[in-house]
Amino acid sequence: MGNEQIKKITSSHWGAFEAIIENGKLISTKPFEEDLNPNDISKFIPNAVYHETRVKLPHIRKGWLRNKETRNKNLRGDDEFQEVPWDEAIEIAAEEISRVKEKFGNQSIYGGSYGWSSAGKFHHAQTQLQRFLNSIGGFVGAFGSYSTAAAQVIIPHILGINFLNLIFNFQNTWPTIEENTKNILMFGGINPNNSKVSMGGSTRHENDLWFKKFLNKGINLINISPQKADAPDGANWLSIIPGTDTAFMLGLAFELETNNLLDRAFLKKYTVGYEKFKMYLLGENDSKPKNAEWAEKICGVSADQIKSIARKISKERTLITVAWSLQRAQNGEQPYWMATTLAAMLGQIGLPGGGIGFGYGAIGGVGIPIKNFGGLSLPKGKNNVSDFIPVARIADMLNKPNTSYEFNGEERIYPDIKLIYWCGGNPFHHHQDLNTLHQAWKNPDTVIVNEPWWTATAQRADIVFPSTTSYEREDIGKANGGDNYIFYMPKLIDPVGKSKDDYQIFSELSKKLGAYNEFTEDKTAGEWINKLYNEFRSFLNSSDVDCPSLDELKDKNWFKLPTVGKEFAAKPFVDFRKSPEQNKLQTVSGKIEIFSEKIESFGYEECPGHPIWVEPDEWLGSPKNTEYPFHIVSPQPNDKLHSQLECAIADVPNERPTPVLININDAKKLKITNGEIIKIFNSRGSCLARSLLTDNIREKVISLPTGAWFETDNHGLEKQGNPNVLTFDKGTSRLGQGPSAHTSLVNIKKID
Ligand SMILES: Nc1nc2c(c(=O)[nH]1)N[C@H]1C(S)=C(S)[C@@H](COP(=O)(O)OP(=O)(O)OC[C@H]3O[C@@H](n4cnc5c(=O)[nH]c(N)nc54)[C@H](O)[C@@H]3O)O[C@H]1N2
Ligand SMILES: Nc1nc2c(c(=O)[nH]1)N[C@H]1C(S)=C(S)[C@@H](COP(=O)(O)OP(=O)(O)OC[C@H]3O[C@@H](n4cnc5c(=O)[nH]c(N)nc54)[C@H](O)[C@@H]3O)O[C@H]1N2
Ligand SMILES: [Mo]
Repeated sequence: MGNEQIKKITSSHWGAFEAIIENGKLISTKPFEEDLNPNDISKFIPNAVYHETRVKLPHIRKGWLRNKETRNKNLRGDDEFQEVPWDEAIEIAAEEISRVKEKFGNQSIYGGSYGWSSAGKFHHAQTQLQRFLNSIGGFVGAFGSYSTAAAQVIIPHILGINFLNLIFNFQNTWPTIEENTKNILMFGGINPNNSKVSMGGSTRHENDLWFKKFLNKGINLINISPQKADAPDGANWLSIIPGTDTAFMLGLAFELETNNLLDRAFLKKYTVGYEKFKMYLLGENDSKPKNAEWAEKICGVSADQIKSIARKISKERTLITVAWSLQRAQNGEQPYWMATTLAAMLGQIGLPGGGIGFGYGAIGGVGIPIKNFGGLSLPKGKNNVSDFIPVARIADMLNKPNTSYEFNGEERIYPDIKLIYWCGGNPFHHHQDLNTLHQAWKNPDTVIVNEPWWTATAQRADIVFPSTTSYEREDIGKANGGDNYIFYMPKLIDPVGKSKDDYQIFSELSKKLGAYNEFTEDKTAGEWINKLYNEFRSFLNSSDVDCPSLDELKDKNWFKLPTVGKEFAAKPFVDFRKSPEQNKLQTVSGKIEIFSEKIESFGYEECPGHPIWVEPDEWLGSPKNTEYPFHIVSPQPNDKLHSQLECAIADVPNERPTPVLININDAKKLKITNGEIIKIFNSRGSCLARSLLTDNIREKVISLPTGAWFETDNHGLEKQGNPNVLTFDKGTSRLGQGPSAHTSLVNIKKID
């Protein structure tokens, strides 16, 4: 055989790329020609795909196999595995699923299976799993995402709109902002690194260009964040104490109110409950006026700065933006509610370039003026189990079956889970307080995981099925929003080891469980892809949008939908502004709810009827601060997506343990120099990290990105630098029950 080289375009969550294949082997990648600002995450793919940490055959945990009665559950995560041929492994897994189903019912199977898996619509791992579980009677699912759980609950109450629909379809777009906005007040910044990725793909990466335009136009960018790099260069950085943005916003609101710098007519016509909120703001009931001096003591930004920002934003078109990170913290509902209240006080909601927006830097696509076409998804079927948990309450669920908890006005009972099936996510990457999860994870009888790699989650399974990666099968790629490229994702290489597509694994399991027809509808993967694509194409054609046939698409592997929807996108708010009676918001009152009777009726003191400042359990002003003097923020990793491709990155010298940003002055006091391996710890756990000194982070705050594979030594010390051994695992509040990762205090020390 000669030296055969093939080049093919394909897609990933972090963007499209050209894959170079030699003699059937993926050897390198190159940026996609239409990408304006390509990142180099894909360069790790070849090493990751053939890495020794690939799962190559089905594996079953020895202790689980040996003792059918107890399943040696306590050994889960510390046991050895045995390779098992495919037929046998499928047989054993099907038998176990069947046993659990018959003995305990489908309500004892957890299939929430949170996680990003890979780009590619048909092979979307979680959809595959959930369709399979539905075909055999259903499963306990999960509500919300680790990204935006608290926002998904609070936003419908106060703005009457689904949060994900809001961010992609109904916020001010970059062109509208460029044209109209004078100030962008960015809580948590608009992070240039985070917009590298988007679920399903992010093709052009144009945010940097927009910010250049904004700076050229002289738009005033204010970054309120513990880290300078949370916003593009050129923004003014106001360093804030993490977890205290609501206090800062209240300080602004107080200034607006007491200097009559607010739009009272707007409040009257378009909102409810301002008067009740105002009593709190002015301190009429608690004798604590929430003025700039009050705010300064909490948030660490000077009262003078707060006052001067209040003046500035009241006089000019201002867009208030809030990063998702602010709601990934205890009481994370409050900054979202308070920022909305502040925007209402400015009276610019529904005006071009004004009002409020969420997550502009969180992922690629937000702000891009592209109409979102749905479609191309494999139907999940019907789930006959109605029970679910808020996604981040998994450790509580496993630890406290049959006990009650509150969520968004409901009293609910945690299900008693006997079998967990995970496909396309890494809970031992994404969940908080991993040492607690590690113990809780031992409670179910059985854990089954489909995974291409031996992640910490695969290592904590009883049955591991090796999945192919998206490079080992064909698919269609399309982003969830803000992107107008469609990709044919060709099969680049043969499956590594004896791995199989998730679809094939579930087809085989469904056959054993008597649900083959229901799951497969008698179609191969290729037939499904044809069907989904042709349906999508007919839908586009019926909307007068040209779309190539699948065969035509396969010629160059991508095409571009026309850019539809260039108009100012905040439509529901524009219409509402025109006529609040005719175009009511879908809230209880039909207006923006600064006071919510409904939320008030839930009786949660941490989340009453209007936004308030609530002290988190852990922050730099709390009593725990004496023992744990540093606040750790654990943002997304800049050089990759979550824990994906980690095996290849960890092989790069000096990459692990993960670098942690420490303020230079703090480091000096502790005699920590640049590049030193240090220990970070609190009562929940400890990990190693590599010091990276900077003055771009607020003193007493450290930043350790997520994404290292969780790996502990015999003493429980995590060695790779995974912040989730340290993070706080409590719901944001009883309202949202979202993850509170950013609410965590730690100490750090030099090690010998
Ligand atoms: N401390 C802290 N923790 C956080 C956050 C934080 O800000 N701070 N952020 C949270 C957020 S917002 C998120 S979204 C989560 C992300 O958490 P996850 O989405 O769970 O993280 P990933 O690493 O993307 O996990 C995807 C897994 O799917 C596997 N996979 C890829 N393709 C396939 C496939 O085709 N089939 C199968 N079966 N598997 C596949 C990958 O190998 C990987 O192990 O993390 C959360 N955790
Ligand atoms: N390169 C890359 N990009 C990604 C991802 C990835 O893995 N890699 N993951 C994607 C996913 S799934 C999501 S959900 C988004 C998440 O997007 P975000 O939630 O916006 O991002 P984070 O990285 O968690 O946090 C951004 C910054 O918020 C700041 N911050 C933390 N707490 C506070 C606070 O209390 N107040 C203020 N003002 N600032 C605070 C921190 O300094 C942190 O750097 O990112 C997406 N983008
Ligand atoms: Mo996320």
